[in-house]
Amino acid sequence: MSEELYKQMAQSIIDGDSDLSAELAKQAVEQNIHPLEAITKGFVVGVNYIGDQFGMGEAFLPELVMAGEAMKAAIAVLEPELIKLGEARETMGRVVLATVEGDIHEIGKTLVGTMLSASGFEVYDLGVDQPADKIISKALEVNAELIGMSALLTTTMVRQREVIEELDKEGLRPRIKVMVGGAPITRDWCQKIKADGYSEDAVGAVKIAKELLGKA
Ligand code: B1M
Repeated sequence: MSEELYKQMAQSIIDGDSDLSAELAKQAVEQNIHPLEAITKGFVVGVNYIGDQFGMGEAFLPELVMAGEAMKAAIAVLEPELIKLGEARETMGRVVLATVEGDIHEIGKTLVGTMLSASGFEVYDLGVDQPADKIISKALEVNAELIGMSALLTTTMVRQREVIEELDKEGLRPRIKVMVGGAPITRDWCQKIKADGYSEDAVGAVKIAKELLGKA
């Protein structure tokens, strides 16, 4: 039953049909399907497919844009459900989250933010295309214990290193920890740029954030 729904979800993203993706997300809620399962087993399958097609030159920018919009429409329905499911009530810590400068991919970063909020973190999501100075000044303003940076492009992942170098230069580490993620980010990259933690998905990001802040 849910397998069929997952297939329709993936297809709605491939077709860039935001009305349908939102409708299918509502059906998942009505059927008590865990919102994260709907995202990972349904919608993400579609967006990955379009991404691969785009990478191979079989799909083009408008399709990528429409797939992104359809993803956002589905996640907008599921986000409040994820928050509702959050069990933690203790404040876990303050996190400043951003997609790095030059990069406008927001879906994964927003999902990480939602999961962190649902798990009791106080999340300051700066959005996309955020330069190092904005990220650092926000972290100082809100007295954040953790900065989370997302990068989806091989050309922008280097920006994560810039923020870390700037934090080091200003003597702000280890007071402020750094977690990195995004499709091209690997454990090797995390070690190379001396980030404190890395996760390949949103659930893992919560685990790493808790570990880094001593709340695991
Ligand atoms: Co873009 N794009 N895109 N795109 N896009 C990719 C990333 C690409 C891999 C597609 C491809 O070619 N196969 C490719 C990058 C290639 C590379 O760098 N090697 C690419 C390209 C080339 C581009 C443009 C340059 C295209 C162009 O203009 N010619 C352009 C760049 C614009 C820019 O940023 N300056 C561009 C634009 C776009 C859209 C705007 C159309 C759209 C984004 C819409 C939006 O966000 N509002 C888009 C999309 C949708 C994609 C793909 C298809 C899907 C990304 C996504 O949302 N995934 C993507 C292909 C792919 O990744 N399969 C692609 C779903 C999301 C839930 O996963 O973001 O990976 P993800 O997040 C995961 C994990 O990575 C992790 O947890 C999340 C949840 O599990 N995670 C973290 C993420 N951040 C984390 C942070 C953490 C921890 C974990 O700690 C802080």
